Amino acid sequence: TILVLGASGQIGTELTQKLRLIYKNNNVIASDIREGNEEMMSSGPFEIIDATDKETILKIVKKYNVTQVYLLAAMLSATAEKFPQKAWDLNMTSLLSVLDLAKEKHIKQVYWPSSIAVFGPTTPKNNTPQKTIMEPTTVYGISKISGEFWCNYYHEKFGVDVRSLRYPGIISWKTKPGGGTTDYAVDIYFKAVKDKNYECFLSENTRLPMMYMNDAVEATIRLMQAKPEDVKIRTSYNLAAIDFTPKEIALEIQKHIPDFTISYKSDFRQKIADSWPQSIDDSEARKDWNWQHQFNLESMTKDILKSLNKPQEETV
Ligand code: VAH
Repeated sequence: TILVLGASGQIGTELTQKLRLIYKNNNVIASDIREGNEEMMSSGPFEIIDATDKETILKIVKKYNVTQVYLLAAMLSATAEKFPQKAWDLNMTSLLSVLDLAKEKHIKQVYWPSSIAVFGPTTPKNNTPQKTIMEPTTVYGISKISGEFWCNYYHEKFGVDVRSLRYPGIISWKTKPGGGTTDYAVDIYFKAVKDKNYECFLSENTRLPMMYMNDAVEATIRLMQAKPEDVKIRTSYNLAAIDFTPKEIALEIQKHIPDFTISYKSDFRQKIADSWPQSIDDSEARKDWNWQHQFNLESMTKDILKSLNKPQEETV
C-alpha cells in the first residue's frame, strides 16, 4: 500500500485522488497534520500524522503494510521566510525520517519533491540546465537543495529507491493557495471568478516556470512507475511545462472574463521570485523516463475556469 504524507496540501490532495484511482481507494492511506477535503476524507483511509514524527509514521507503515511513501508535507517559500527554523525542521526532519525508514527496509520506495527554488540569482535564468550553479537564497530553497543531496546520499550509500522532481510553480483549483510565491497564479483564478479583479503581489513581467497540476501528478506517478535503471538522477529531475508572467495569465483570463482587471503591488515575494529561473530545461526527464507535459496556458485556463464555474462541493 501507499502512504501519502501531507495529503491535505495542494499537491497531496490531487496526488492522493489520482493514486486512489490507479491503485484503488483502500490501498492509498492519506495523512496530514489536519484533515483534508470532503472528497479525500470520504474516499479512503485517513490518519493524522505529523510528518516529523518518525515513530508515528512507522506505526502507520506497519498498520497498513505500507511499501511506498509520498512525502508532500513541507513549508513553502513565502511562509518559510517568515518561520525559517520551523521550515528547516519540518522540511528536513520529515525527509530524514522517511529516508531512514527506507534504509531500515520498513518501506521500499520514496517520493520526495524538490523545486526550482534550489536555483538562485547566480543560476542561468533561461532554459536552466539539470546541472548548473545552485546558490539558493531562500530558506525553502536551502532546505530543498539539502534534501536533494540527502536523497542522493541514501541512494548511493544504502541503496534507497528515492525519486524526486524539481517542481515549477504548480497551478490548481481544488485547494486554496498554501504559502507559495507562485501561488499568485492559483489565487488569480479564484479572484477572477469571485471578484473579476486581482491585486498581484508580483510585478507584471515576472516570468516563472509553471505547470498545471494534472501534468505534475502525471509526471510524479510516471517517475515512480519507471524502471529503477531508467531513473539516472537521484538528486532531483528538472521538470518543466510552461512559463508565463502575471500579465500573460491575466490576458488569457480576459479571453474568458473580458471585464477582469488586474493591478500590481509587489511585496516581499518579489525578491523570492526574482531569484528563480524563468524557464527550465527538462530534457533529461524526457529522455530517461519519457516525460511529456499536456497542458499549456490556454488549455490550463480553460480547464480551471470551467471547473470553477461548475457548482462545486466545498473546496478546502
Ligand atoms: C512555492 N509553489 O512557491 C512553491 C514552489 C517553485 C515554487 O516551490 O514556494
